[in-house]
Amino acid sequence: MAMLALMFTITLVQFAGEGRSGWQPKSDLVKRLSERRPSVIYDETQVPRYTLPDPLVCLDGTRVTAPEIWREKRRPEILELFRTYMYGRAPIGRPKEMKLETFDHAREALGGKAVRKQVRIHFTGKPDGPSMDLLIYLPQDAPRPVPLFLLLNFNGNHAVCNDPAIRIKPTFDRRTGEAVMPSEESRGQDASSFPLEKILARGYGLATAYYGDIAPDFPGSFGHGVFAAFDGLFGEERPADAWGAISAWAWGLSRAMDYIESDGELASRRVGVLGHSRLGKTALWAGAQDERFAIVISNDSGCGGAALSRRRFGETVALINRAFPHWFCENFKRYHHREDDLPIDQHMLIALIAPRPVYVASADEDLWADPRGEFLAAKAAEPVYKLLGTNGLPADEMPPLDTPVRGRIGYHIRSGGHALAEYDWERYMDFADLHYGHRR
Ligand code: GTR
Repeated sequence: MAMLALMFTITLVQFAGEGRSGWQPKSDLVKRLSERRPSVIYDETQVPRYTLPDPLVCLDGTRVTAPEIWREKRRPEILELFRTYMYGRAPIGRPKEMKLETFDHAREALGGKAVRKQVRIHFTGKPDGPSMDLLIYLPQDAPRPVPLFLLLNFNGNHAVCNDPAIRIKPTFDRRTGEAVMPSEESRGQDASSFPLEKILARGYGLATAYYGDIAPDFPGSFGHGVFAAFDGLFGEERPADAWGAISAWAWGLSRAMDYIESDGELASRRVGVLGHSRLGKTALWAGAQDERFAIVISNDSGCGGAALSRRRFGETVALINRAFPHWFCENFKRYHHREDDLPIDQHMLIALIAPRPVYVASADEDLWADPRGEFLAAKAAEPVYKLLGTNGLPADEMPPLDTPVRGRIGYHIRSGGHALAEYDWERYMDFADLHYGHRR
């Protein structure tokens, strides 16, 4: 009898671990995508067997049995592994010469609903060096200091909101790297991904910057932006673990945090760092390294973000490095079709955020980003959260569509495709309310 009970438990665990339970992708979508790209895994039955590295076993084989061992030994070790093998090492923290220039402070923005600030962060302190414009909106009537969501945007600050006062700067073509001056008509073109009025109405502020201000996103990126300004610190040659673009963008988020800490109107201890897709990978890496971020949110971040590399479902290490050779460090290119040899997987990235709240979100039709791989990574980070005395992700299998699960780790899979949607924002604000103890 005891034997039978044991077998039953093991089978259940394996079933959940194999990932065939809970949410299922639409079969016609799986069929269509598989036909379009037969070499890509879109069918769960084709996922190879894999074993994840244990986040609670150190490289020397010792087990992490106490929070201090996690903090002092295993967490620094895992950070170092991600720096060495995947994202690459940023050469500097806050540069000594960095300067903050507030060039706009409007107390009556958006028809009196908001306070707007624009701050230029001169990374090298030199006016002709790389700089990032941080655009901030705060609710007029919320108590100070104001909790914030901080995120990078894809197309320039002016695209976030149709506010003629937002300073327009050149953006970079993602194929050629060519700088282009955006048109007046493109103001507010991405507003659907930034439901500003709703955010303000719930008592949160929004801070955003254009990721290209940090480094342009194209295969020739090295040599531009912060790479041009700081790569000299490495010496003559770029090492195989030098920062890739995701690391550079994450570094930029930390510089935004430097500003936030200097502004008394902003609640620097209640900043949720968030990002969509490649910028979701960026938000996770920023939040993993910089513990000033109170909450970390990944929206459809997929491969190189929240999704487990070992599953090879949808986008893989080889595919991402070929399409975006500048995102990760050179060392990561040694793991094409060899994911099992990596000393890390993405559950360990999420675990680095512990015990701070983290939220992973997927979308039903976004199979390229491997929703199940994202859920399983969030779940596999749980032992670290529990070791640190919190709960983890209170779900043993993927929840149905549009049904958020909220513990110290949160998760949802939304109906629809790859996007940062209003539904996602609402869940992130619910999650922040819960963890900050805000009453609604
Ligand atoms: C895709 C890429 C993904 C994801 C996405 C995005 O082309 O394969 O990893 O980052 O771009 O950022 O929109």
